[in-house]
Amino acid sequence: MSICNVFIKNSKVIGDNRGNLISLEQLSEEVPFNIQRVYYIYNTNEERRGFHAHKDLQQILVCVSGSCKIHCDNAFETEEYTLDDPSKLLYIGNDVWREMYDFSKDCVLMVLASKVYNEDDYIRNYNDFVSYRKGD
Ligand code: T46
Repeated sequence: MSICNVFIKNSKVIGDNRGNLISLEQLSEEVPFNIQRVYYIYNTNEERRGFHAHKDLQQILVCVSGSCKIHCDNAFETEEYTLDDPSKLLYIGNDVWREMYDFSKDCVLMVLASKVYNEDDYIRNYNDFVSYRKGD
């Protein structure tokens, strides 16, 4: 199941007797945008993170180590996604509320983003997000 503006994709894994390699390129089937920023989240605990949406930002989330879950909500429908393999890519487009939770101790969540950091792009209040989405 997927909701509008969110999808899971499996990246191509190049494996041989030495191990695996995954290559992610901008403007490819896996990453349909120019990458302007990469950040990663680690040393997490039981605290949920996120609790916001972006008005103009596309991102690919990938757990390069460990696992976590992502709650996505576009104000009309919600879906939970599990990232538990470095080949699993979660695309999140504009206007999607997200919360990250259930981090494993070894979780490293890497994010490829289409824009540089801009706090003005965040909607951090859920009621504001629903009003924005529903055009109130
Ligand atoms: C998202 C999810 C998946 C920066 O200075 N630069 C950055 O590039 C980022 C991402 C954050 N920050 C600052 C802003 C805050 O003072 O780092 C602090 C923690 O950020 P935040 O509370 O927004 O972190 P998360 O884990 O709730 O959300 C992050 C991203 O911010 C967000 O865009 O989609 O990961």
